[in-house]
Amino acid sequence: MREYKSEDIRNIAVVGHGASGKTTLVDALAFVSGSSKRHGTVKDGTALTDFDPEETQRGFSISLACAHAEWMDTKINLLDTPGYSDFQGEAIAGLHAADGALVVVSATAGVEVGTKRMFDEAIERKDPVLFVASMMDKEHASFEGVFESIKSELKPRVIPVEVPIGEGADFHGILNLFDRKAHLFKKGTRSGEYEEVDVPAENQALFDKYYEQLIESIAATDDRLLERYLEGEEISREDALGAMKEAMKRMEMFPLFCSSALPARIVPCPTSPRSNASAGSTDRAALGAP
Ligand SMILES: Nc1nc2c(ncn2[C@@H]2O[C@H](COP(=O)(O)OP(=O)(O)OP(=O)(O)O)[C@@H](O)[C@H]2O)c(=O)[nH]1
Ligand SMILES: [Mg+2]
Repeated sequence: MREYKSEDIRNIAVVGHGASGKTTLVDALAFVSGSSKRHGTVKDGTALTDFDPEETQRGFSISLACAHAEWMDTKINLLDTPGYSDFQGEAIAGLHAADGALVVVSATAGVEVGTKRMFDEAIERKDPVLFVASMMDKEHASFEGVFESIKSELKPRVIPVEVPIGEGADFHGILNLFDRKAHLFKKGTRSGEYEEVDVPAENQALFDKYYEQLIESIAATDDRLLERYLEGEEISREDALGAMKEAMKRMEMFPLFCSSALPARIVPCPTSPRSNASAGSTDRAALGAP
C-alpha cells in the first residue's frame, strides 16, 4: 500500500441499525476499490471486519473494526461499527475517531431505532453525514421508501445523488446524477463492474425528476449558484459537487446513495445486462468529500 499524506486520508464511521448491512458494505467497498483481494460475506464468516471468532460464530459485529478503500488518490478508512444497542459504546467510539459518518439504512426496513440514535450522535458531533440505502437487491426493497423515511423521521436535507435502476431482483444499475449517466452492472463479472451508458430512454423521466431536485437543493445552499440557477444557467458538475461538499461540511446537505453489497452471482436475464448483487456505485468525489 502506498503512503498517504494526512490530507489524503478520510476516516469514515459506518453506522446504523443492527443487520442493516454495514459489515457487508465495508467488505464490498474494500473489494471493489481493489484494497482487498477477496469479497467476503458475514454468512461465511469471511467479512473483513467481522474477524473475531465470536463475531463469525454469531454473525454480527461486536467490536469496532477497520478496513480501507483506496479511491482517487485518497485512503478511506472505513470504521465498521456494531449496530446492536448492547455494543453501542463501540459505535460511538467509531464516530469519535471519524471525520464523517456513513449511515447505512436497509432498503427494506427504512429508518430504525439504531439509525436514529447514530444519526443523532453524528449530528451532535457536527460530522458530515451521507446515507446509503443498502440491500437494494432484496425483495420489497424501496429506494423511495428509504428517502421518505429519512426525510420524515430524521428530518435532514437528504438528497439522492444516485438512483437505482430496478429494485429487488430487478436491481441492475444506477443513474449517476452528477455524471448524467447510467451504470449498468455487468452480468457474470466480479462485483462492482459496470458499463457506463447514456441514460436509457425508459429511465429518462426518473432521471429528470431526481436531477432537478438535486440541482435545486444544491443551488439553494449557495447564493451565487442560486442566482445562476434562477436565471436558467446550466450548473456544471464541478460547481454542483463543490457546493455540495461545502454544504455537507456545514451540515446543510446529506447525500443518499444506494447499494447491493453481496458478492455477485450470475443471474440469467434475457433482456438486460445485470447482476442482481453488484456493489452499488458511490460517486468518487462525494465519497472523498467528508
Ligand atoms: N440481499 C442482501 N443481503 C445483504 C446485503 N447486505 C447485507 N446483507 C445480509 O444482511 C445480513 C446483515 O448484514 P451485516 O453486513 O452483517 O449487517 P451489519 O449492519 O453489519 O450488522 P451488525 O454488525 O449486527 O450491526 C447478513 O445476513 C447479510 O448477508 C445486501 O446488499 N443484499
Ligand atoms: Mg456488522
